[in-house]
Order: sequence, then structure tokens, then C-alpha cells
Amino acid sequence: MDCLKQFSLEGKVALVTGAAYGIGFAIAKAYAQAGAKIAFNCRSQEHMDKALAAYKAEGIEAYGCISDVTDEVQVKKLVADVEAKLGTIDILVNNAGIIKRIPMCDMSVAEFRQVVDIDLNAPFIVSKAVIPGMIKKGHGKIINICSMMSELGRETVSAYAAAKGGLKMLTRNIASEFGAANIQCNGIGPGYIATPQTAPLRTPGHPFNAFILSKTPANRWGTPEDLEGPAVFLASDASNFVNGHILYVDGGILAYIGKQP
Ligand code: NAP
Ligand code: GCO
Repeated sequence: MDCLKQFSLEGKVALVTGAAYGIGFAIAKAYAQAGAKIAFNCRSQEHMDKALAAYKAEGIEAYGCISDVTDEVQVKKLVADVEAKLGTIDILVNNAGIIKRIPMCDMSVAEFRQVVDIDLNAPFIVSKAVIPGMIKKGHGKIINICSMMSELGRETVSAYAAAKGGLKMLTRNIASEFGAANIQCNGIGPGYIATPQTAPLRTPGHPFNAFILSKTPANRWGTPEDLEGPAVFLASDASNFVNGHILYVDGGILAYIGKQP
């Protein structure tokens, strides 16, 4: 096969969770540009209306459903609706996620559980709903959006790190359990990316901004667009023998001890 054709997503159906804005939006946009039909979800009508307008402005016809990824009943309906509208899902990106930055001993059990529910339990729920269709179709790609916190810890993000570390291992387990069914499950571990999630850390003069720049050999924050090429690669035939891998897209953070002060 022509090498570049391996990267095409022509004729594929992709579901990207939480793709109203941020990283999910950039990934869904890239998939549409590579030829896929796109479906996404988010939780609020306000975000849905803005997202549909943003996709339209990019010339993309995206199918959007309001649906919470932590609710198995809603997820089953989401998958059924997408499959009725666009066809069996070939590509799933488990992107929806939240973070709570609270020192561990100040964090309530309910807050810890909420983060784990959205960032770890939901990828299990959505993958479980999509895998049977992939098995019937004879192939599938699942991409889990992991984190630097799949490898590293830091103050205030205990629940997030626990969830993203778990998501790395869920990725490897899906790869192990369904590789024989021609399903590849890989992760993307973004570095520090400028999105609404990290907006509180990027306010002018915030010490975290200088800290991140000093930890990143690329000496800049990442952008959602930095994740487009890696996400297309992992969704396409170009990665058919890549399974259970976490592709860190971090400007070199994990390779670097950090700048001497
Ligand atoms: P973001 O800007 O906060 O966007 C998160 C998206 O998830 C929104 O579309 C949100 O829409 C949706 N969402 C949240 N909870 C949901 C739920 N229960 N059900 C359905 N949708 C839900 O975040 P981001 O920075 O783009 O991050 C996207 C993913 O990448 C997350 O998993 C995050 O942990 C991960 N990540 C981010 C960074 C970074 O530096 N930004 C780095 C590494 C990994 P609604 O609010 O409308 O539901
Ligand atoms: C934080 C950040 C991170 C990033 C990302 C890093 O408070 O440390 O929000 O956790 O969002 O996941 O890869």
C-alpha cells in the first residue's frame, strides 16, 4: 500500500468523547480532515451549541450527542445513536476528562471518586460498549488520552494521577485482551497543553508557567494541534502493529531532569 494512504481515515467512523473543545475538538477535527465521519459528546447544551458551530466553521459535519460518559445507560444509547446515524464505530478516543487540584488530605472521598469515575471508569464503560461492534467488523482502534500523570506525581493531583496511571494499564489490558480480534488500543500522553483545563495554571505571572517551561526541552506549552498527527497515526492503518503503547507527546518532559535554577 502507498505509504501515505495508510494514514487515511476515509470511510471510517470515529467517536471522540468530550470533544466540544480542547484536545478532543482538535483530534476530531483532524480525523474529519483525514476522511472520517465524526461523532462526539459533551454534557451541556451550551457546550454542544458552541461545538457544533465550531465544527461547522471548520467545514465539518459532526454528529453531537449530549451524554455523560460515566453513565452506562447514557453511553449505550450514545453508541446506538452513533451507529444508527453513521455506522459501526471503527475508532474510539476516550478523551473526556477532568482534574481537581486539591491537596490530598483536604480532598473529600466524593471528589476523589468523581475524578476516578470520569477519567478511568468511563473509558472502561465506553470501550465496553464499542468493542462488540469492532469485533463484528473485524477491526478497531481505541485511543485513551493519558497524561504526564500516568508516569509522574505532583502535589494536589492524587485522584488524577491515580486515574491516569490506571488508564495506562487499562490501555495495555484492552490491547492484551482484544489484540487477537484485530483491535489496537494505545494511549496518548500529552504534556502540558494550553486548553481550558490548564487555564488556571497559565495566568500571567503564575509560577507554574515558568516551572513548566523549565521542565520542557521544547520550552513552550503544547497546543491541541500538537496532538493531531499522533492521534491520526494511532487511528490509522499506519499503526496496525502498534498495540498497548503510550505515545507521549510532551515536548521532551519525560526525557528531561529539568533546567538548573
Ligand atoms: P478540557 O478542555 O477541560 O475539555 C474536557 C472535555 O471533556 C470537555 O469537552 C467536557 O465537556 C468533556 N467532559 C468532561 N466530563 C465529561 C463527562 N462526564 N461526560 C462527557 N464529557 C465530559 O480538557 P482538555 O485539556 O482538552 O483535556 C482532554 C483530555 O486530555 C482529558 O482527559 C485530560 O485529562 C487530558 N489531558 C489534558 C492535558 C492538558 O494539559 N490540557 C494534558 C494531558 C492530558 P462538558 O464540560 O460539556 O462535558
Ligand atoms: C496539572 C495539570 C496536568 C495536565 C496534564 C499533564 O495540574 O498538573 O493539569 O495534570 O493537565 O494531564 O499531562
